[in-house]
Amino acid sequence: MHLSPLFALLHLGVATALVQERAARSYATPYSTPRAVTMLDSIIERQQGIAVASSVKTSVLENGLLMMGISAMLENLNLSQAQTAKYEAYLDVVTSGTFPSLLNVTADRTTPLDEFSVGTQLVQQYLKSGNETFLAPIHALHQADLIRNRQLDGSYWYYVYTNVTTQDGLFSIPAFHSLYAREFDEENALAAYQTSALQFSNIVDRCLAHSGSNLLYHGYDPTRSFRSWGNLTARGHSQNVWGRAVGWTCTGLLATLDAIPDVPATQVVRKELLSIFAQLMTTLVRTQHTSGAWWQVMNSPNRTGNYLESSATGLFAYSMLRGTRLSYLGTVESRENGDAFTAEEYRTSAEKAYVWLGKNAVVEYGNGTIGYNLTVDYYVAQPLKQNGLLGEVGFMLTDVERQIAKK
Ligand SMILES: *[C@@H]1O[C@H](CO)[C@@H](O)[C@H](O)[C@H]1NC(C)=O
Ligand SMILES: *[C@@H]1O[C@H](CO)[C@@H](O)[C@H](O)[C@H]1NC(C)=O
Ligand SMILES: *[C@@H]1O[C@H](CO)[C@@H](O)[C@H](O)[C@H]1NC(C)=O
Ligand SMILES: *[C@@H]1O[C@H](CO)[C@@H](O)[C@H](O)[C@H]1NC(C)=O
Ligand SMILES: *[C@@H]1O[C@H](CO)[C@@H](O)[C@H](O)[C@H]1NC(C)=O
Ligand SMILES: *[C@@H]1O[C@H](CO)[C@@H](O)[C@H](O)[C@H]1NC(C)=O
Ligand SMILES: *[C@@H]1O[C@H](CO)[C@@H](O)[C@H](O)[C@H]1NC(C)=O
Ligand SMILES: CC(=O)N[C@H]1CO[C@H](CO)[C@@H](O)[C@@H]1O
Repeated sequence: MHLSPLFALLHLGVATALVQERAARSYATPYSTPRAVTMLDSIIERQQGIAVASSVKTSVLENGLLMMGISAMLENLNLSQAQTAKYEAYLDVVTSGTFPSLLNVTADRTTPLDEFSVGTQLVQQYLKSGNETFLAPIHALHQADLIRNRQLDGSYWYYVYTNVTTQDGLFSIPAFHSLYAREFDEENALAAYQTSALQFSNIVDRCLAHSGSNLLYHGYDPTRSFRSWGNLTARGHSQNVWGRAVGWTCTGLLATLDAIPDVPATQVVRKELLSIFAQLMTTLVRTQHTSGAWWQVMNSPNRTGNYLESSATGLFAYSMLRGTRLSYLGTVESRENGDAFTAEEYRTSAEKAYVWLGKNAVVEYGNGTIGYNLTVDYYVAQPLKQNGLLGEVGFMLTDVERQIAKK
């Protein structure tokens, strides 16, 4: 995905609209086995997330997300011993297939920031198991973090494009940067939390649409010289709001808040992150299509070629449910942070998204396994990628949150 998102959106125009849908509806679940369990069993059956050659960095982001999804299942669902053993074993296979490609600091310096999402999972697995095998890739990623290219304003470049920062990296680098400091570099931890928050606030300063929608444009180049994005605006931001990139910002905010302890010294940083989160989630409720999904190019609903996109829809629904569960949304405090909705309204929005995914993205194979159409051929014809992990795990995480809410 690394090149395509930047270039796929080049020729798309700009328009703004809000689609508001707050009607309260409730849906019964007809499945006795949680869909998250069926999805993970299907992913395992397809052997997804297993590197072909562990020296090759492929699908690092997919694997980071899958590791997070399996861990969320193990932590939060009531699983049998056999299921637990199966999922732990698969997590180990995915993990041990992914980290060898991250041991080379020179290579880690110039690949997309996605690799740090694996780093966060490795730190968490190390904390749980004490398995010292994970220390080498963790420290290699930290060394790479120290020498990665950054803007003068402190934002990391996402990849090798000079001065280009996009939301894609927000899922990965701020959480790793904070978690590493918390566990291995206590002295510099507060500074690290501030640097992490800066990644989000820079994006808001540069990319927030002032035209009413409050959406976040894909990314920015303060020097305004990244030709692929066409003529950049005065703030240097791109002209399109890309759904999945916004999804990385939502999930990245949650992961970063997980990494930053809730103690008096961190209150300013946490409040900044919580405010960005509450305002962004408010915007998402307002921009949800009546069907329950969100548009691929969020600032141009209905434009020819645009379509309702399932992976962003999964990431948004998960973020709403988890944010509500952790009291980041729908509370008196979140209202002070700019939140406009109640917990119930977030749950309703997320449930509509989940139902839409069930009808439009999840594929029944009729043999006990399920698949996933990453891109739905809804508005106009789009290339379909079968069984993409980004969509599958977003759906899985959403269902894990629904199962927790039922307990
Ligand atoms: C999109 O198209 C639908 C159906 O034609 C219409 O009801 C809706 O108002 C349009 N939305 C925007 C934002 O143009
Ligand atoms: C967990 O699963 C076991 C075995 O299926 C069942 O007996 C138990 O009631 C479940 N607990 C919860 C909290 O759902
Ligand atoms: C530590 O992790 C590695 C890589 O996942 C695994 O192969 C090894 O079995 C683990 N060691 C222990 C003692 O669990
Ligand atoms: C590490 O990566 C760099 C850059 O990709 C490469 O030139 C170098 O050969 C690699 N080193 C090893 C030991 O693989
Ligand atoms: C950029 O601006 C120039 C000069 O105003 C204009 O000719 C050109 O069409 C613009 N390019 C895009 C992609 O908007
Ligand atoms: C998924 O894609 C296949 C093949 O393109 C298509 O036949 C099927 O209808 C799609 N399923 C859903 C649920 O959209
Ligand atoms: C289930 O069906 C899918 C789609 O036809 C197929 O790819 C998969 O191998 C089947 N799995 C089993 C366990 O039969
Ligand atoms: C604003 C900014 O970060 N500008 C940088 C763009 O990249 C060049 C080349 O690395 C730097 O010299 C600038 O400082």
